[in-house]
Formats: sequence, C-alpha cells, structure tokens
Amino acid sequence: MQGRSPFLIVANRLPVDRAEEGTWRRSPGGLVTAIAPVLQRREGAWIGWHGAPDERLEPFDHDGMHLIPVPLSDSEVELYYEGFSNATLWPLYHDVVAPPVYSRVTWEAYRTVNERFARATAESAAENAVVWIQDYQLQLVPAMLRKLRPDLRIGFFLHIPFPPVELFSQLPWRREIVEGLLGADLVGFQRPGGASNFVRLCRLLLGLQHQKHEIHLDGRVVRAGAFPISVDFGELDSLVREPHIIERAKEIRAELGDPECMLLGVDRLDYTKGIAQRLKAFEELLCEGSIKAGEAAFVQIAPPSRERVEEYGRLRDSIDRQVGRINGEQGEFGLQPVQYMHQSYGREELASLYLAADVMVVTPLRDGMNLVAKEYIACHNDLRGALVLSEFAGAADELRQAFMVNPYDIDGLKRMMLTAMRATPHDLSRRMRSLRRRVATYDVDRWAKGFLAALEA
Ligand code: GDG
Repeated sequence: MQGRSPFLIVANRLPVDRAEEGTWRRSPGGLVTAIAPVLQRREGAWIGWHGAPDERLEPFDHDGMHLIPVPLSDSEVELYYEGFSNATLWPLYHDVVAPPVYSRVTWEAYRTVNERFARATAESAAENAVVWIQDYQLQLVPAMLRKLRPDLRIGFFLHIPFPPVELFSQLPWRREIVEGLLGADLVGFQRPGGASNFVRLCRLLLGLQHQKHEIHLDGRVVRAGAFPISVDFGELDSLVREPHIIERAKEIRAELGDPECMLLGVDRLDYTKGIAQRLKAFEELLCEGSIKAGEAAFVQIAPPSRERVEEYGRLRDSIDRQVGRINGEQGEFGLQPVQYMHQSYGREELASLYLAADVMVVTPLRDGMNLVAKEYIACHNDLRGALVLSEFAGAADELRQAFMVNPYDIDGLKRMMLTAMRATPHDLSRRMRSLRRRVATYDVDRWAKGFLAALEA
C-alpha cells in the first residue's frame, strides 16, 4: 500500500480548473477552501473529474494537494452528469419543482461512473484510510467502495436537500440509491430534516431497525446526522475591509444612479432559486407604485449553469422575457429597474456587490443550504443591510433574524421586501449582529472539522 493516501476526498469535480495550457488554478468556493488545509495536513488526495471529456490524465500535485483525475467520456458527461445527476436527482431532491426525467440509459451511466470512482478510490486508499465522499452525483460509491475495501472508514455528505419518502419513492432505482448510501459509516445532511427523511426511508423501504439516527444493518451501525455547511467568514470579513472593495461598492451604487435602495440577487441560473418569484414581486411593487423606478434598483447576477440540460434553457428564455418586460414597461430613458447579468463575476466584484447592496434577496423554492445568504452576512461588518430569506433554504434553520419569506406567496414576499427596504438602521444592526455571530462561529472550517470528528469518533 505504499504511496497510497490515508485520507481521501471523492467528489465529482477536482478542486482545480484549467488556466492556460498545462497550468491549473484552484477553483473558487468554500468547499475547496475548507478541505484544502485538511488535505495538506494529512497528506491526503482528492479524486474527481478534471473537467475535460475524453481525456486521461495521470495523478498530479497542485497547491500542496495530490489530485487523482477520473476520466469521463463525452457521452458519460451527457448521461451521468447532465442526465441522471441533473435531470433526475436534482429536480427530485428539490421538491420536484421541475419534473424529473426517469431514464434507464442515464441510470446505467450513473452506475458505471460511480463504479469507476469507487475503483479509483479503492486503488488509492491506504489501509484503514478515511474517505469522504461528496454529493448526489456519487451516492452509489459508499457501498461499492465498502465491498472492495471493507477496512476503510467511509463518510458521505449530501450538499442538496434529502426529500421526504413520499417524493423519493418515485425513483425507480430508490432501493439501489439507499443501499449505496448505507455503505458509509456516517451520512451527513445539511438539515436535521434531511437526516430524519433518510432514516425513515431506511425503515419504510428496507425494513431496517434504527435508534434515533443510528441504523443497524449487517452487524454495522450507520449514523445519519446534520452538518450545516458554511462559508469562510474570516476571509470575506477581511476582504470587505480592503479600501479597493469599499471604493468599488460606492462606484457600483453610482453606476446604478445612486438609488435609495439597491436590492441584489446572486444565484446560478437554476429553477430552484426562485429568481422568477422575486422579480415578479419587484415588478408588482413598481407597477402598483409602492416603489418608484428611481428609488430602487434590482441587480440580479445569474451566471450560466448546466446549459445543456433542457429545463435550464427554458428557464433562461423565460427570465430573459421577464426582465425585458419589467424594464420595457416600468423603466424610463436611461433608467432600467432591473440589471440582469447572465455572467460570472470574480470573488472581489461579488464582495463589492454584497457590500453595496441594501437588501439581499434569497428566495429559493428549495435549497440545501444557500451560501450566498451567509456570504452576504459575512460581508456586512458595517451592520448595514437586510437579508430576505426563503424558509425553504437550509440556511433558514440558523439565520432566524433574517426577513423570512415563503417565495410561493408573492403578496407575502412583496410585503417582506418592503419591510426590509424600510427597516430602521437600529433594527437592521440588531439583526445583522446576531446573524454575524452565528456565521462567524459556525464557519466552514468548523463544518469540515465537525464532520470528520464525527466520522472518526
Ligand atoms: C450547492 C447547494 C449548498 C455565484 N455566482 C458567482 C459565484 N457564485 C458562488 C456564490 C456561492 C456559490 O457560488 C453558490 O453556492 P450556493 O450555496 O448559493 O448554491 P449552489 O451552487 O446551488 O450549491 C447549496 C452548496 O452546494 C454548498 O453545500 O449551500 O444548497 O445547492 O459561493 O458566491 N462565484 C463567483 N462568481 C459568480 O458570478 N466567483
């Protein structure tokens, strides 16, 4: 077992993107930030796809991390990733807000690719190594891996919601998925409700005994639990204290025509994020005169996502139309109430936007956690700013001082957006102080350490 790793992360994607020919750069995002130091400390390895189809790469080192690429063919990207992961599991796990596609062909590809990940992990893990598998693309890996390597300690974390039995049962391969997850020693969810759904499913579908969140099978115990993910609070908090970020935030407001109130949305363009609902609420507020066009500006950042999946193409067209209609009907010369940016921005620009915004509007119809909400809070050491937050985001469990909404209730959403816009500085700072205490204490480092401590206990 020489040269094998005592600690492995297994995820659909490696934590790097290609820069220029032959060079790599670390991908942005909390997961990588949280896990990279653990990998470096423990001489671990990360197993995942490197992002280019039909290409085989040898393992390589980057940024103190040992990376083991798993190849995917172009057709596997289409069937396993865009198909089963993103056209079946994603909508099914998000309350079927879009209809899931059940296809035997994409399921087969999902199984094949999961098997490949399990083999790559089995070959790279040292005796008794700790393995941490990430997310819905790899739910069969725990059981496949346990079969190959019963000596390993296996953890699994689901970043998206885990649905109630009544919805999950639609899945023609429900049994295989649950049995796949049960290969782990610890199955982590964002919310306690996800862990309860899973345990209940094990009982109802497989007839397994459990005590609270401990499931008994084959003489083993599988534990389920909630481990709410978070952000790198310290990094964002110091970033927004930099003079160039503060300057840029002022510039952004000036570019918008110095509105009294700037509202902001930041989401991958995804139908689970409730973008249409928040725009509708804003449109009605303008239409009925509750707010004037020059008084408020709505900035919606929505980088493209999963564009080859059909439902995402439809969403793109419908948001394009909605924004066009609002600006066409409610705007004036040189004054567009909605600034819709269908592109991705750098970390610093994003931080400046968060800092500039008076009201952050986070209205997912269902969301595992929602890091944008926590990032906004981390960026407001000025104690200014209001967070409008959907009760259907995992973050709602922790961020009780936000302006809570049901995004399906457009009247309620309108009322809460107005309340947030008109809240007194005293009320805002009281709420923000408490929100910041929470996010500063439970940051992403604490999440990773908490999960690993439970896995190794
Ligand atoms: C999944 C779950 C769970 C967004 N636009 C830009 C950009 N972003 C960054 C945000 C944030 C991240 O992307 C999005 O994270 P979310 O948590 O909001 O949502 P998902 O992508 O759906 O993530 C979710 C998460 O996994 C972690 O477990 O919270 O529930 O669905 O960090 O800042 N980043 C940059 N430019 C952009 O234009 N650089």
